[in-house]
Amino acid sequence: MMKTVFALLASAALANAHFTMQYIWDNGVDQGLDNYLRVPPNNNPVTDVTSKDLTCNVNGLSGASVATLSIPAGRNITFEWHQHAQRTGEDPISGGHRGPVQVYVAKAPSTAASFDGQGAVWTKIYSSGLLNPSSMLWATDIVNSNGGKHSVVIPALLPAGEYLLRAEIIALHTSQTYPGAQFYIGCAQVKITSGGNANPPKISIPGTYKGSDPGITVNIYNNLQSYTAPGGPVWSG
Ligand SMILES: [Cu+2]
Repeated sequence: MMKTVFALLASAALANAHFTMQYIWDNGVDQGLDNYLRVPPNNNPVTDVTSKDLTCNVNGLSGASVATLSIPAGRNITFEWHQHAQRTGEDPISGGHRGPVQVYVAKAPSTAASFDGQGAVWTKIYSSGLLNPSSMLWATDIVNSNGGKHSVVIPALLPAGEYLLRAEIIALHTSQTYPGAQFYIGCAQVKITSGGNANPPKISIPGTYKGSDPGITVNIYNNLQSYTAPGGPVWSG
């Protein structure tokens, strides 16, 4: 009986251990708490893949009060996530949250601050998922052991202009049925000051993800041997 109560309490605690993107690093330089980020009102995940909250989290459709970071294409950008108010030393995104880590970019027609990210505008530039099926090692485990951080190189061929960078961590501990997968989303505003002239493939967020996608409705505790994240392949630039 005590064991059952403890197990229930433990799983409730896990379910509540949510997180948000709190920092962006530019070539290894910390840009400070919440700077250049569209900050959601709390650390709850998005679970409805048809919601506009899937784009840049709750209240994320504009960033009028958010500054835009200038970078050349080819830059190494790091995102840093935490459960609560910044770097408290606790498990950054909670070890119970297992799943893929992905990064997308979308070019704004004018400014990043006024861009709502709707329509087929998003290009996937990074995806990491199930790294070792036998030990159930996920990309999220690496983020946890790396202080909540993961990095991506902004493809050098992207045209100059203002962009949203969208990082996504999908937690799959309750994704056996839909809705269940938890989407943690952070968007940063950047201005790429020099770049190339590529026209990469693009998807819609929301739009492309479906509740029935095998990367969204999946039981990760049933000897899962491979995992395909939603949103298609990474554009290598
Ligand atoms: Cu959570």
